[in-house]
Amino acid sequence: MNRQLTMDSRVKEVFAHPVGHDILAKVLLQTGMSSALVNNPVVGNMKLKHISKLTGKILDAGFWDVFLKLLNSEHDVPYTSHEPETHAWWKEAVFYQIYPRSFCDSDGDGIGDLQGIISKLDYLQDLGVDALWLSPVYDSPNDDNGYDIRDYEKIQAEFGTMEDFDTLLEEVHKRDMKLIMDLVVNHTSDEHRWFQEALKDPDSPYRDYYFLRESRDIPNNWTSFFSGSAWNHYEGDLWGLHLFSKKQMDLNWDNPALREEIISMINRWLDKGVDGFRMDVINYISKTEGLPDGDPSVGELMGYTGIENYYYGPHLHEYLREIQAKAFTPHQAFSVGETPGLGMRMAQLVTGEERRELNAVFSFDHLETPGHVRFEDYKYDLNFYRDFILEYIESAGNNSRVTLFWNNHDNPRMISKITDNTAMHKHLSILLAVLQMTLKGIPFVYQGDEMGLKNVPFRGMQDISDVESKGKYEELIQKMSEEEAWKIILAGTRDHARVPLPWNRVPEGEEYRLQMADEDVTEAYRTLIRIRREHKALIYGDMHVINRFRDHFCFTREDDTEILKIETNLSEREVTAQSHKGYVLLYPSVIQNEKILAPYEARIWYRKK
Ligand code: TEU
Repeated sequence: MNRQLTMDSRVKEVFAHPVGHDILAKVLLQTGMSSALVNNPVVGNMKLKHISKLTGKILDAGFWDVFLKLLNSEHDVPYTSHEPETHAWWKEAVFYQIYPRSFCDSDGDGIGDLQGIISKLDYLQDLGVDALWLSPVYDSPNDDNGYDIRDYEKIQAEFGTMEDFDTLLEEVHKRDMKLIMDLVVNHTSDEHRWFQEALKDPDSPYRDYYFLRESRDIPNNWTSFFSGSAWNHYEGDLWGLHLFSKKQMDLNWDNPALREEIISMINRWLDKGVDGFRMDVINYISKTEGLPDGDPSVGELMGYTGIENYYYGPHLHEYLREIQAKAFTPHQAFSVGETPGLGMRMAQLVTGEERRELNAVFSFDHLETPGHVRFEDYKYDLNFYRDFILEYIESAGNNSRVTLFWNNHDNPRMISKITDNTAMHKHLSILLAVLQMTLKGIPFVYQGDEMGLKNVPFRGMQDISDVESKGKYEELIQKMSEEEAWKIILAGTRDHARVPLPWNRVPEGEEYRLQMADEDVTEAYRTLIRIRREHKALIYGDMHVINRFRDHFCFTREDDTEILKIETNLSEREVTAQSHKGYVLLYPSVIQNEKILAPYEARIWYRKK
């Protein structure tokens, strides 16, 4: 139980608090400062009131008020267990994320579909993946490519029919694979029946399914993730909250009737045999009562005004436990939450097995290096990833498990962020696969990773379809040239991960969107996934760091029967290889010289106990 923290509390006390740790770590990450600063004894012993004098304008009094309010709202301490780990299929599985729109188009309309996915199940089984995560396939007007759901229980017509879905699920299970779907319940499309009813009739019970406010003035200063205000203004001075696009209306999870509706819908999908869900921005579902204004300095720092009022809301744990108890646990289904903004200590408070909230989360703090953002053309340093993921794995202990992913449908391709030297991309892709399959966690391969796909040479905004990028571009050209704005969009647009995979045809003139698959990378993924399956030490074994020199990372995974030693070069220069007496070489990514690790080379050594 944490005592109330105040401006007289010391930095070390605050950093020991899960919310304090994660917020300070985020502030350091955003501002490009090392978290070692907080571990400095002089800094650690300083009182917040003195620190606040040093941070002046960046973190003003408003920030510290918000900061302490959030900390003092969380009285639980995360528990990191080192007891023997429980076993579960989802801890052993390699997941593969499918973005249906661009995965495989079976009928030549230029849009991926369910029959296309079915046609690639043998390919996926041969790759060795165990479970598929399907991005939304529900009926949607596609304002946010399906993350704006109009009917949770109808299949998007351009993807196929419910019969196609039933066939897909049956064929996945026939191959001893699992299928999890995307659960987008922080918001619905404004074309959803509930929202249409709510707009039409002020006395409709659906009006309280959303955040609809009758007021002369805009209800608060919150901004949307997709630029502009987070409020739509309807006739009759009615305002509707949307954290994302203007057509994605936030659901009011404080309404028990809404929660029951959503939980019943989840249960109907689980009753069909779906094996679990990835839960879209699930940490946003509880908002601060009264929807108060966001603090301007927090908004400035985080890029989104109002975020402190919903990214870790007052009833989040309660609602997650309700969904878990009424839907996931009775079906023994897997739940992985997408939780933007939650750091590793807060993640422990939603994924620790004893918490009965979620099995795992996607946290995004590893996707940009300190002081950088997605919409920025910079070079990602894998040494940062190594240090970040080691701390995260340590924090998760044996009662939680981190997710290991380089890419998803919301980010540019990681190999392009690390280097634009395309001659290095093959070995770099394989290095990322080695780390993903040997670190302690749950691997999520994003479609195309196994082909070594990189960013797309988009020619201009005419090639961009993502609602987020379009909104950002309009915002940017208010303050800079079109050329400068385009450079920023090109660096960070989600469209890089959403072009058709190479086995599709593309319309004439759009050949720039097609990339060549690298068969060597695919073979490497196939081999590494097999090695992970054959060596349980890579799943449940303990992890020990041998060394973490600059650019050189070596660690072991060990259980009662075997030790695997993974040695990697995180850079484009050569590094001296270690000797591994008593081990046999299980996997070389590229052997040129036994004593030297080539750029981005990875080796897996093996010793039976
Ligand atoms: O993403 C939420 C999320 O964290 C990212 O979209 C990020 O907020 C956004 O790119 C702005 O930086 C989930 C889905 O993965 C995404 O595709 C949806 O657009 C979004 O929620 C709304 O449903």
